Amino acid sequence: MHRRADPDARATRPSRHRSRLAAVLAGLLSGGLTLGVGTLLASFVTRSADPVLGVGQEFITRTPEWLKEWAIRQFGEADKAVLLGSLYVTLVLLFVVIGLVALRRLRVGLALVLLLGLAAVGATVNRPDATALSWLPSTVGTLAGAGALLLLVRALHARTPAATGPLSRRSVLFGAVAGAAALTAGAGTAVNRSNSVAATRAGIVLPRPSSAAPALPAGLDSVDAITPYVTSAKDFYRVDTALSVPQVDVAGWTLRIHGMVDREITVTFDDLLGEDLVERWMTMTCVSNEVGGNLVGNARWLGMPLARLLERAGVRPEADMLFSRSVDGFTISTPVAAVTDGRDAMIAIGMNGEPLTDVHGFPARMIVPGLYGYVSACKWITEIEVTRFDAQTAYWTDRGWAEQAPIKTATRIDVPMSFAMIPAGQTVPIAGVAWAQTRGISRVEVRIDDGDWADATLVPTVSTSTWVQWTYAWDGATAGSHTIRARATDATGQVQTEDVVKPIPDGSSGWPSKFFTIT
Ligand SMILES: Nc1nc2c(c(=O)[nH]1)N[C@H]1C(S)=C(S)[C@@H](COP(=O)(O)O)O[C@H]1N2
Ligand SMILES: [Mo]
Repeated sequence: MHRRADPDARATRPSRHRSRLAAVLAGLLSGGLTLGVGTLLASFVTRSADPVLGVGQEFITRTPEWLKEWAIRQFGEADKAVLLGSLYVTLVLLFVVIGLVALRRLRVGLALVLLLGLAAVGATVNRPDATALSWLPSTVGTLAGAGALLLLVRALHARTPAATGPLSRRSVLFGAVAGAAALTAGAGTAVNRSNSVAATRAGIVLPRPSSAAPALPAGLDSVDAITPYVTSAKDFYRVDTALSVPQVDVAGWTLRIHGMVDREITVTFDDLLGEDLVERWMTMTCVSNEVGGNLVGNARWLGMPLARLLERAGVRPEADMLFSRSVDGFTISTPVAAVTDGRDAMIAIGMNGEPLTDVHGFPARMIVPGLYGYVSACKWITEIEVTRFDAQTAYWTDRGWAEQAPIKTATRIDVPMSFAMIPAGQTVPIAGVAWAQTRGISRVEVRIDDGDWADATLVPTVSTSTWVQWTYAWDGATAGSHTIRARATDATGQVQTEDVVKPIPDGSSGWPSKFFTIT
């Protein structure tokens, strides 16, 4: 090219610039249409058939453990929003490039769109909850996007007559694709919203339990800023692998118990409502909880005793594992013994007097006190296969976490806050919670700096499967910086270990500490 020699070079530059901008727009619009059509069709097929959700969900499944840990540490419960955000940013960049490439070499641009589409189809059909039609949304979306790119880029190359009225064929075409993208995306979002469980959930009346939870004792929540004894559903920690919260149609929902049983049984939600239900206070903990972390919560759970369900199915003596599966394909393995030894394991349908919220497993989930959530608390549960540990492995076990994971004795200091500045000359309240589900807590001790361990006061709790609140009043605090530590002892007499270990593979340990200053 001899641009310099071209006398028209200066004159054509702005229009070349304009057509590049138009090509970027063409790329973005074709991307928008791909996703819009994909979302709309997926709203009728299944949520995981959405190209973006499918790819994101596949990404979560395949992410190496170190990256996942890092993301959770960096972004906490916002990790999913961050993943989706990064996916969208990546897609925008890709479609900008696709538009620019297509302007020069249309075929290469189209090939790139098809390649992306192929990846999306691959991801969506690979989801464990894929249906026979999961390939459809990404396929049709991609074809629509490729078609749009073809039309738009051709229109860019077409020589338009000098005067074509206020609206050129080109702008009509761009407008039409933009409209179609917006319309399909909007319609898809609307259908997804109408699939939400909110309305059904609001109409559910939970039965009274035939065995009620004990009333709460006096003296709870008496220290300012201590963790409330009861965690509301809204404040309850959330840990799961679901990029979009499953919206389970309760009318079509069943829980099937099969495998090494005398007779396979299937229960509907109405069946559960008609059973003798029990209500129990139970504290749940995530294995990923760091020392001092907040992945722990206490709620009143209403449900059917799991032991009774298993009795009906008749668990064969050689079975030692319950392999639970959720609607989204996630799996959990639980020892049979932990469910049949008399503890309050249940299929829960209620939390704090209300149906489960969608994030916490609506319409039903498993709760087994004493086991970390990933080996017990299957949300959106649809299936329990009675099997053996030597025959099956669950999602997190396949990713390096322990097969057996009883909850370790732990305590957390809530008060004072880290780096608090406390005026001298007053009693310093120290308080927190401690848990050792199914064993119970018999003692919590506090140590100030290098002093002796001193007993904290335990506030009465309702069961060995719940946490306890503890308080300690430090009189005569001296000015300066201080570190306090705490340790719990469970009711079997085991003192919480000082050994600091990370959550992987079977839960963190170590004494929590707080650093603060008396001024
Ligand atoms: N279907 C499904 N159930 C699941 C999980 C999940 O990812 N998917 N995560 C488990 C883990 S690791 C924990 S700690 C608990 C958390 O339950 P919550 O979100 O109601 O607090 O759910 C368990 N049940
Ligand atoms: Mo967890």
